[in-house]
Amino acid sequence: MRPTDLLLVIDVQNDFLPGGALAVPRGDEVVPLINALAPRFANVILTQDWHTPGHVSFASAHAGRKPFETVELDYGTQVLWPDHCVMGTRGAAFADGLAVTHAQAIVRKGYHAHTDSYSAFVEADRKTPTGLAGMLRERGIAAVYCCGLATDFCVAWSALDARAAGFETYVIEDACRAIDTAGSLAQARERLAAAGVRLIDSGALR
Ligand code: VGL
Ligand code: ZN
Repeated sequence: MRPTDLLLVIDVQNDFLPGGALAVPRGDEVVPLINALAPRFANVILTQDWHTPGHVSFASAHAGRKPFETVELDYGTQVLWPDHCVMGTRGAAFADGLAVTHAQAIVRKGYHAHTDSYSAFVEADRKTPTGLAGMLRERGIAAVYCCGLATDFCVAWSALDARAAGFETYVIEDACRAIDTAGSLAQARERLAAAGVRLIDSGALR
């Protein structure tokens, strides 16, 4: 890989693995693949979904609502989730098997009680930046390779925002797994392709 390439490892956390609070089907399968990919990148950053207790994205915070329903919030439609990735909990910790010790930064997101953040770059209000784009620009990063969980939410939104911020952007699809609720995976793949994000398999990196 080039010295200006970054591997962005998205939300490989216990709550998104089988047995977790918001388990992504076969989410555990990405771990060995990411472990194998990461050493090939000089630049690696991890993201960590990191919610307040009672976060606005939790169905439990909305009387009478259930996970996977949607609600209208001031910033738009929000999918409601089971309580997950509460800051400081075991569920929010990185997967035990994830071995990416040379990662250089951890971007936490979703820590504002009233705003979700699927994207590693901009919160769900579509206004509040996390600061990641600035960090990458200062470091001279040109291309962002996204992997992790979940393809149709945090990976897709992060990739779309990486592209919008001007980075050449890839989603390594076999190093991702999807939640796929209400057609979300097909919709995400369409939006990614339309935005000029390249969908690739890890084999193409060889
Ligand atoms: C995610 C739903 C809620 C993700 C995070 O990492 O894709 N999905 N929070
Ligand atoms: Zn979340």
